[in-house]
Parts: sequence; C-alpha cells; structure tokens
Amino acid sequence: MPGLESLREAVRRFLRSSGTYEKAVDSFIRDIQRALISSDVNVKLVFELSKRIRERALKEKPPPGAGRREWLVKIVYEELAKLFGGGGEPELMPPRKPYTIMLVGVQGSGKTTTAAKLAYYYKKKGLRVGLVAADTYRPGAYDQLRQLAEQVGASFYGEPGEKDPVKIARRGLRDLQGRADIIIIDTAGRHGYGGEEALLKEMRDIAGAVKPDEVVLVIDAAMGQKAYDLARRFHEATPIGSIIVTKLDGTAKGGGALSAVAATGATIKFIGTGEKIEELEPFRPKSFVGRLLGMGDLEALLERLEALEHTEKLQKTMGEMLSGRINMRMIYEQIQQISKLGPLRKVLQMIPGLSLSLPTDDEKLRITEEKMRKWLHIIESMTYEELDKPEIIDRSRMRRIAIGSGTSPEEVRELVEYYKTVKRTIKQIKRRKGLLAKLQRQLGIPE
Ligand SMILES: Nc1nc2c(ncn2[C@@H]2O[C@H](COP(=O)(O)OP(=O)(O)OP(=O)(O)O)[C@@H](O)[C@H]2O)c(=O)[nH]1
Ligand SMILES: [Mg+2]
Repeated sequence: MPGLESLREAVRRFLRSSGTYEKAVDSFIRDIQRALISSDVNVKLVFELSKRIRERALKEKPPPGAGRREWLVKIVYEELAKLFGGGGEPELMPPRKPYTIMLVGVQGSGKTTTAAKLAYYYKKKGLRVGLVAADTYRPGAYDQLRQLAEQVGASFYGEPGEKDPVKIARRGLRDLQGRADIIIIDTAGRHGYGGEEALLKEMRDIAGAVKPDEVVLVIDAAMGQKAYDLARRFHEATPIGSIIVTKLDGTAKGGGALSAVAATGATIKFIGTGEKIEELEPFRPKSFVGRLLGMGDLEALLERLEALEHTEKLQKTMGEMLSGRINMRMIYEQIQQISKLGPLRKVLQMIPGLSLSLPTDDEKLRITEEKMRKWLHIIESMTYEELDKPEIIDRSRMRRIAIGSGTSPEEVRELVEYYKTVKRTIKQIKRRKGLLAKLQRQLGIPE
C-alpha cells in the first residue's frame, strides 16, 4: 500500500542497524512517523503513537533471551494495530436471514462496486444474495448493478422508471423475501466534502422506511484523514452502522482514512483493494499491520517472544521445584504453563536450555496433551491438604478424586506416580552437585 510501504523497510533497518540502541530507536520512530504522515495519518495521532511506543520501550522489559530490538518491534506492531482499530474481529456473517444491508456514501465512493463485491463474498460463503438498485439519481445505475448481479450470480431487483428510492427498496425487499439470505441495497451517492448533512439525512429517510439490519457507509480511501468527520457523524447517527473503506490500492492516503475511521470508534468491516469483484477483504487491523511490517519474519519473531514469555514463568516454577519445595500445586502450574505453550512448544525446543527440561529419559516424565488436560482436572479436585502433601493420597482418596474430576482412579494414580517421579528425580539431581549447578545455569536460575 503506497505511503505505508516504507514501514517494512523501517523494521528491517531497525533490526539490522548497528550503533547504540537509543540511536536506533530514535531513527526507527522517525521512520514510522514519516511513513504514517506521508500516508496522511493525523499528526496528533502520530505524535501520541510515538509517545506510547517510547513509554512502553522504557517501561516494559523483554523476557530473558529476547533482544530489546525485537521487543520494540512487537510494541510497534501492537501500537500500530491499535491505531487501525485494535484486535477485535467484527462478525461478518449475518446473524439472521434474510439480513438487509443498505449501502450509503458520497458520489463515486464505490457503493455499487462494493455491493457487487459483497454479493460475491457472501455467495462464496454459501448464502443466496439479492441486490436492490435503489439509486434513482445516477443515469445507468440500474444497468450497472443489473450487469454486476448477473456477473456474480445474485438475484436482482430494480425498477427502471421509478423515481422514489424508498418505494423501490420496499418492493425489492418484498420481492426477494424467500429468495435471498442477504439483501444488499445500493443507493444514490450525494456530493461529499461538506454535503455530509444531506447524505446523512437521505440515509435516515431511506433507513427509516426500509429498516435495514445494517447500514454500511462506503468511504473512498483517498479522503485520507478527512474521513474523520463523516465517519464520526455517521457513527453517531446510526447504531447499526459499519464502514467499508474502498480504493486502498489507488491512494497514498489509505493510512489516514483507516486511522481516522478507527479513531471515531466505528467498525471497519471490509476494505476494497481493487476494481475487480474479488478485491474486497475483511479488515483485520492486526493482520493488516502484520502485512505492512512484513508478516513472514514478524510472525516468527512474535511467536518466539511469546514462547520466551511463557518460558520465563516456566523457569520460575522449575526453580521453585529445584529448591526442594515441591508439591502438587507446582505440578499444576508446570502443566498449565506447558499446555499454554501449545503449538509454541516447537519453538520452545529451539531455545537453548529448555530442550533440557529434566535430564532423564524416564517415560513417566513424558506427558501428552490429553493427559495434561485430565491432570489439570484431577488436581482441581484435590483438597488443600492433598495439594500440599500428595503423599497422603491413598486408594480411597484416589477414588474420590476420580469421581470429582470425571476420570478414573487409574488416571489419578498415574498423576501421583508422575509427582513421585519428579520429586525423586529432583532429589537425585540435588545429590549430584555439579549437575544441579549446570541445570540452574541453563535455566537461568541464580545459584
Ligand atoms: N481501484 C479501485 N477502484 C475502485 C474500488 N472500488 C470502486 N472502484 C472504482 O470507483 C469508481 C466508482 O465506483 P462506483 O461503485 O460506481 O461508485 P458509487 O459510489 O456507486 O458511485 P455513484 O453511484 O455515482 O455514487 C469505479 O470506477 C470503480 O471501478 C477499489 O477498491 N479500488
Ligand atoms: Mg453507484
């Protein structure tokens, strides 16, 4: 995307640059500012973003094993994602059928094209789509939509002679009942830039008569940060509104438009990235920013950082265990941390020190995913006394715990055996002084 494209290069430069960290941060932030401002992002927003990045860079500490630069890239990624609307994912599938969407927007913003793109999108999701041509203003509007409907394979309703859009919309809804799961109404554009009042008034008139489930404001990305006022008024005027930003492919002001709309609190559901019917994408700020920053590398980096953060906690538990105060609560934490790592465990194996969890090949120390889940349930069914002194868990307690956790006494026994094995192993390690020191060093635990 023009304007924001230089962000990727900025990240690369920052991660590779030599020289002091402080200097590198300064020029990284300057690069980010330049990229955002050249994309027409509001200067005040850019300033606030830089301030937050600096503050977090000072305040937050990377987990051991992570570089400060990588950590800052993660912060930049998170802050940019917030600038474009944050991590939430709007619901795109209609909650009921038929579901009516009405498109509004200034002249030429891309409503008719977007109506067809939406039809194509939902058709691919397996819905029956109906398009209604309620633009009685623009010559040829009827034919334009009818052709697009045919191209996409959507049902179509229109009345070439009728002058009242409200009547067409009403009759269109009736006609498409039962034939369409989702009905998209295309309306006439009004002059933008100042003519917003007229646009919003007409929108209220048609919406009042037709009662759509959702009103979608279509905004041309070339509006840049000027989109703020329109989006804000629209957002205030209709609680059932969402926004689609079009023509992100053709302007250097896209960053400005997206951040301005996000700043109003309105939801951007889709973005248009070309003239073709399939060039409409669900808008997800996080993956949008990920792509801007060069997602391939970034994803690996973020995964590694996340693994390191979990690792830090795991190390603490391991440290406590090695210091000899082992009980069932620690086993619980250990299992929880390991299971939270989930798919990250592969990454974890690449981190030196952690491939070695306990220096043994003992089968009993290997736990599978499914076992971990069961064991957590089992431990949750234990009394405080049992948690602190698992030795007291005898046969009758095993039976009780099994019933409480929906498992079998055999599975409870297995966990108790695991606990005993861990405890024994730790004792052995401690007897061999050199090994303990080595292990502590590798885990980063002070001796
Ligand atoms: N490059 C690009 N062009 C687009 C995009 N969306 C729409 N357009 C083009 O923008 C022009 C106007 O699109 P329309 O869909 O006719 O706009 P409209 O809002 O219906 O216009 P009126 O009905 O006159 O108000 C057309 O040439 C489209 O091909 C997009 O995402 N990228
Ligand atoms: Mg149109």
